[in-house]
Amino acid sequence: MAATKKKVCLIGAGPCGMSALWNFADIDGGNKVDVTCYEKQSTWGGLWNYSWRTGTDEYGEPCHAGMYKHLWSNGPKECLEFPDYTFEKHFGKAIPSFPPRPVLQDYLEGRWKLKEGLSKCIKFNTVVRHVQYNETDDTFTVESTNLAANTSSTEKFDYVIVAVGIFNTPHVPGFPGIETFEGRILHAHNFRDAIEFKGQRLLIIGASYSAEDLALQCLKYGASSVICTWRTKPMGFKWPEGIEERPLVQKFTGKTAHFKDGTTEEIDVVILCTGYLYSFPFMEDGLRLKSSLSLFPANLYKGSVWLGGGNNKLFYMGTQDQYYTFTMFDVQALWICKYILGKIPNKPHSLKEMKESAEKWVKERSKLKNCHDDIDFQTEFIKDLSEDTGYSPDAIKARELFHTWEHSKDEDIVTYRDRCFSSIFTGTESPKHTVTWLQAFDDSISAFAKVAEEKSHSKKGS
Ligand code: NA7
Repeated sequence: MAATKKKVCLIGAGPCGMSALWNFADIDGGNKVDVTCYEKQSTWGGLWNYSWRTGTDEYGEPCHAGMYKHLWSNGPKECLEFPDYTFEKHFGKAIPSFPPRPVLQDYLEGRWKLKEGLSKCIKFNTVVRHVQYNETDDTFTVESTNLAANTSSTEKFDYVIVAVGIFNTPHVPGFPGIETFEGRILHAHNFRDAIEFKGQRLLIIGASYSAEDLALQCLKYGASSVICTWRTKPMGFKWPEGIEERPLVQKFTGKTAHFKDGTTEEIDVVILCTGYLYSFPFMEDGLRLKSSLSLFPANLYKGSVWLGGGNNKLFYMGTQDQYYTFTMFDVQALWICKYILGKIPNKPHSLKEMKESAEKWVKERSKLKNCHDDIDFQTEFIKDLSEDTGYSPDAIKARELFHTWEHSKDEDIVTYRDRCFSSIFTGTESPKHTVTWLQAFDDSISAFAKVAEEKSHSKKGS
């Protein structure tokens, strides 16, 4: 008699969820599990889907993705390339190292489309409302709503994998006088098109990746000036003319921002680049991961198995702050799939051992001092999961690329995207774009791929 298939609920069909589907399909021909994937959006891709909408969507649900037009990768694509599906394979040629959003989205979709029927188990336009663990029969009850049909349903599962991402719920702190500020105020999550800030004087609050990228992008598209204001420490890059950093804004009066160093400035727009809150409102209290942004949130064995309840059958994916992205999700997905199928060797025998392991990682994380330590730490995390699963050991060779990338940003924050890296897997050095990032205003796949085409023709001819 055939063994009953394990019933798995997967929440989210972004890069994390799709990696889970990909790996489940790979192991044992996908015959051992019965996966249902719930996806709130109408298509796969998670935050890589661009939408003009902000606030709430057509169903009144909070807009999930904070994707903006003109986003280009801020890290080399060679650091996120899948070992089994290179960019060269997807595009049929080498392309530059820092692609715009549509190129990355196309690459992801290219891999997903390779496996026929990968999307068959995805219930699109369906939002999970509640997940609860039942001790009596060691199952989870999952309540969901099909937004398009306006119908609700309840199903039982043996396992739950939460893969909804960590950059969907904006953190919006207040500042004295901001309620009377005589200009526009928005969070980075609602930023869509830099062109709307042409000629404007911007104040960006925050000193991390969103602040850095929106400052540069708004200047590129014609903002008249940008002040970035920091709380703990400035980003410290050699900024081009038009961008500067100042200590934290203390208050607003009219259109004037008052800074901690006593200076003041008139501004038109405030963009809060103040990060995101971890948000899993659909999880019952004991199952809900609560953390601030972290390279290793607490209570997760191998960064994945929830240790606070659910009998080690609840998993969180992609809740680590990210240097590695697609490959980290992929190895984590492989690890979770293998764990569910009982294929992880040397599994700890007790919850105590799992907790000790998780605590060790959290302790190591607390010692990290800078981005280079962070990169090494995340590399070790991926190495650990790779050793357990047999995932390509080459993926962590991205470590060196990450270090080089960080140095190149320090050298020149405006031109770091014009650099070329070599693929870890094919060895091919990426071609140079014919224009610099600062001069590139066409983000389409055709423009980006054409550039690579022209380049390879001229190479042949020379
Ligand atoms: P991050 O990386 O979480 O950064 C948030 C920034 O906002 C950080 O510099 C914080 O300063 C700052 N912040 C937060 N609250 C405040 C208040 N109240 N006042 C002033 N400044 C504040 O978010 P991002 O959106 O930049 O990046 C998200 C992810 O995208 C990132 O992790 C990468 O994986 C890519 P702090 O340093 O804490 O003083």
